Amino acid sequence: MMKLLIVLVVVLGIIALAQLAKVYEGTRELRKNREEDISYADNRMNAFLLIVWMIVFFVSSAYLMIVYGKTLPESASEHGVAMDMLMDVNLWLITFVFFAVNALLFIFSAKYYYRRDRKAKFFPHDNRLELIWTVDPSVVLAFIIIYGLRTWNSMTGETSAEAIQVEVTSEQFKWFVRYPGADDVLGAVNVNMIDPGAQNLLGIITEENIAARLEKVDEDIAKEEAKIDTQAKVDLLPDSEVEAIEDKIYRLQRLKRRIMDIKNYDVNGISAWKAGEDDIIASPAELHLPVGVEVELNFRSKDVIHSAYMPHFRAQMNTVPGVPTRFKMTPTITTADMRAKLDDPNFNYLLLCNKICGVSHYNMKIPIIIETQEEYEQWLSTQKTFVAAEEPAESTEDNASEGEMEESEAESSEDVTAQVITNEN
Ligand SMILES: [Cu+2]
Repeated sequence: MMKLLIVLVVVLGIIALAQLAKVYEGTRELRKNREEDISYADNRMNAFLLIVWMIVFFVSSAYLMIVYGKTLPESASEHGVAMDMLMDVNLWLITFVFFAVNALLFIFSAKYYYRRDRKAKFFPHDNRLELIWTVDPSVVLAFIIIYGLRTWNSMTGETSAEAIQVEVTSEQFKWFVRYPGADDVLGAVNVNMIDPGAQNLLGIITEENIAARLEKVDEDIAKEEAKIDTQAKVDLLPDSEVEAIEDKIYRLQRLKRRIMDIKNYDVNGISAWKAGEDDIIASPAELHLPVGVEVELNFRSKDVIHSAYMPHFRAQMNTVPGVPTRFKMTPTITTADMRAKLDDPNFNYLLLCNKICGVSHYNMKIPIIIETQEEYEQWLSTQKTFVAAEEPAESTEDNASEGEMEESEAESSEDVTAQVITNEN
């Protein structure tokens, strides 16, 4: 009922407006005024309103810039300071151009409104003016581009040899953080090694993983083949079903060949496949970094394009399936110091997805914890190595008490380091 009333009011309103327009047309015809004849009073009123609108426009723009211009606390990374400077310089330039151009636009339109006693000067060309408005923007643009490129290069350039390597992998809708472990080398990965059912969620290549993966694929192939291994079974199934099973077997065999290829690819001995054995996947998923130390962040994605956004460090990088991306940074303020600065004991730096990647995109975020070197090492020592995390049952069986287990784990990771070093030498 209410809706009907609203529709009725709208329809009647439109009819009323149309009637009013008709009356206006009629009176003008009576007064012998043509449509294009606009009175002096009308023109002057419009010129005045232009200036009023310009002032409202400028004041509200300035208000928005002041109130919403700064939403982030000071940069917590070294390059972030340069990044903020770059943004500020650009913003000041844009602000200046914005106010200057709009002021000219409004003021000239208002000043030179039509008057019968005033004639426009015919002014078709001026070389000096052309030169000024071509060269000026070119110089400013060249400055912006070169300045921007230099800042970008400083963020994405070569990392120093001491830099910590960390890998961040995205998947709908979570992040994995991988540390290289004792050998400081991130293990090689391959997409065909990703086993969704088992623990190798990142497809890390190790001798054991290749064997386990081949075994699993062989099992799957056998399972499918068993479905159609006698004529009687085939006869019972519809043709489309048989075709689907054959297709699945074909794809599994192709996957098997690809995994075999990874094995063959290892031409330099087994050292490359050893590097992954001591890798650590942070659990719970958190990005821990020591303050004041350069870190190289390597990004991968398992499904769609995501974007690793770390606003407090002024850093963002797309994570693209099949295309590794990276950048470097040096955190400068610990989480504890930032909490004190902001007077907020619950503050946390965040790594969040900044690419609309699906339904739970909004929830794809993990905390970043910047801590002292000691705190970082302490945390790292509580994390299990990739192999240990993968086979928790075995470790418990092998060791009588928890204390002993920790000891033997420490030993085994040292062993791996020793092996890797020997292999590299
Ligand atoms: Cu995402």
